[in-house]
Amino acid sequence: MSRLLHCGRHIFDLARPLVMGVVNVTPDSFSDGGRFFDPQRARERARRMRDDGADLIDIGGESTRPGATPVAIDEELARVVPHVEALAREGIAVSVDTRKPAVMRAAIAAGAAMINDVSALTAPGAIEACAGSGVAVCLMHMQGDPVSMQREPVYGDVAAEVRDFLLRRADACVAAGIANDRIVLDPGFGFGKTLAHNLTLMHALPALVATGYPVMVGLSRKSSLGKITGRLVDERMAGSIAAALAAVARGAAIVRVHDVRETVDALRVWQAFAAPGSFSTSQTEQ
Ligand code: 7PJ
Repeated sequence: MSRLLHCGRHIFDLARPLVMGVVNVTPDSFSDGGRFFDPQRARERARRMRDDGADLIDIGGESTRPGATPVAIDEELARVVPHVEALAREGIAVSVDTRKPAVMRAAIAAGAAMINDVSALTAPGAIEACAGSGVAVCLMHMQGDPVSMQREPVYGDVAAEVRDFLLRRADACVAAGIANDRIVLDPGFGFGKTLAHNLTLMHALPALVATGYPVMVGLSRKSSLGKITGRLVDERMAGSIAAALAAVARGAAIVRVHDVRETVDALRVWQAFAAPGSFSTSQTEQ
């Protein structure tokens, strides 16, 4: 029997990897910097991602790139909530990337299916904002905060520290009444991690998967891929797809990506060949 992930009124079967499409509604995101700040364009992009096979759409109103400026609550609410309302009404499973309990509450009221928090619901009141609603929560590990996190991050054993932290956060969520089948863990690639840390975390991903919680991986367009390939941020699609496949091969349940159509194609082909019985040839043989 395969596992299920409950996200509000959406239920996902985790037998196949899920794809989360990223839509930043910020003027200063590093990867799609300002391009979808215009409300109409952001919504069109979300719908296109849905049509291209995204299972979830992640909306973020505060950039968490290294050194990004913090956003006031009212500004973040104004950026995010109208999109959540509009897209949820169309039946799209909307995830909201936020660290603020006030934004979480408003997003949940507007129909969000998941709260994706790069600080793992550590803000006072964040767990309470999510418990008692039906949303899923993605708990991500970060060392430090977005302003300072890339200044010489240090770990004893990065994989063990990330795993222990995430399990403690999951325990806190469960204690507050958030069901196990609504919790996702994310090692937080690039959040207070060097390339060496990120490589170690990918190698150790099966140990995180072994916790039993679905694991999300976000490497799309990140600087580690730039360091490996020598490519600028808008030239990292092939690297991003390779990273998504590497993550799924190690048991990741969800990949968070900017290039949905290409990632969905890659995952379908990879899965058809990796597990030949999983793909029916009867309709499509030519
Ligand atoms: C991540 C995220 C990630 C989760 C960002 C970017 C930077 N949320 N939000 N995991 N990254 N769960 O989009 O590259 O890796 S913001």
